[in-house]
Amino acid sequence: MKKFIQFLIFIIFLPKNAVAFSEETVDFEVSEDVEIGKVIGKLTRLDGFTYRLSRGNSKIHFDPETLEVSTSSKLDHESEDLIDMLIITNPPSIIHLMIKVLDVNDNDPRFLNDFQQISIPETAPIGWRVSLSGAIDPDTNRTISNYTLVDEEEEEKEARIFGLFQSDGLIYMEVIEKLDRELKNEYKMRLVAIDDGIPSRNSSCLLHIQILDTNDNFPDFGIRSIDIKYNPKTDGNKIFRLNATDADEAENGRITYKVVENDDIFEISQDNTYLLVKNNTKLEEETKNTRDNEKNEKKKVTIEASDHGTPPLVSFLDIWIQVVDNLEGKRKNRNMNEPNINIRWVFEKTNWVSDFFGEKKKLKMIF
Ligand SMILES: [Ca+2]
Ligand SMILES: [Ca+2]
Ligand SMILES: [Ca+2]
Ligand SMILES: [Ca+2]
Repeated sequence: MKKFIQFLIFIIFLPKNAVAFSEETVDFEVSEDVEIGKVIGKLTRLDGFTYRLSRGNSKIHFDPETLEVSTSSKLDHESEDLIDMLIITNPPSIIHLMIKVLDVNDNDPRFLNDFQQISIPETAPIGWRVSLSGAIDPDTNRTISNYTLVDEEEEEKEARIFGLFQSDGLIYMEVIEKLDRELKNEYKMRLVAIDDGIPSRNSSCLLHIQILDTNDNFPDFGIRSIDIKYNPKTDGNKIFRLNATDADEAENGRITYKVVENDDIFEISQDNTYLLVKNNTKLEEETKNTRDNEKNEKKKVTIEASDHGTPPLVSFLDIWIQVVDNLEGKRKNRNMNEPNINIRWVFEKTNWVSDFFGEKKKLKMIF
């Protein structure tokens, strides 16, 4: 009631030539990339009025003399898309100055991390997919329109082994060529995100792709069969250095040897390196036909090489041993580290085997 009476008194005593109080809103629009100092609008002066800024903004300058509104620092739609200022006049009126800051494509797409670690088993079939972390675009009205994958190591060429698959806003890396860890165990790719601005902007993140080993290689002796002359008097109990290889990694490539047959005569050394004779007497008895060493029978021992994969893979080597113990034998075998290789079983034109002392010897194919 008291307020109502005050209002009536104000109406009754209002001077005849007084200008009525007004409150209005003036709207301006400006692009966020406008240069500093640019005039973005101007108020219309009413005769006899003066203007002053009541509530300002650090990015906008209002000139009370010219009534021009200009930028005083860089604008950013993403942090402030509407600037609200208040101007008061005398005679009293209120002007709300609303400055809309318009978006432009001034931000690159952004990945959460610059780097993504990915692991793929080497036996992954073509079509195998791994989800990737995509990018977002900080610009309000922009989105990621496309992704590409480039090979970081091959001068940014388009990736050949891997492709991209996009569905429902998610992005996947897809295996498009067969992998082989033994040929290449890691790849470095770059995932490029491109926004839909005109012109577009892009950014990228590094993909470190590790190919995980599976046990897909057998232990390899390089040969299937070998003939060896063995002189118990000069060779001790060492017959042959075992040196199979396995291209797989860690346990998948760790080899253990076993004597498959005649293990009452032969054994593998404790360090898993040599084929040893553990019963020379029996070996000599079982091979002896005459005292002519050249006619002594050969004794076959089969060695199994097994890796430690799950399941393990095994390979076999047949070693044919001829015992020699006379001077002729010694002369013939004085170079015991040149085993007599049975090349009938060698499939490749050249192959590597280890001699008695572990030195690599290149075998030649004889047709
Ligand atoms: Ca953008
Ligand atoms: Ca923007
Ligand atoms: Ca293996
Ligand atoms: Ca492998």
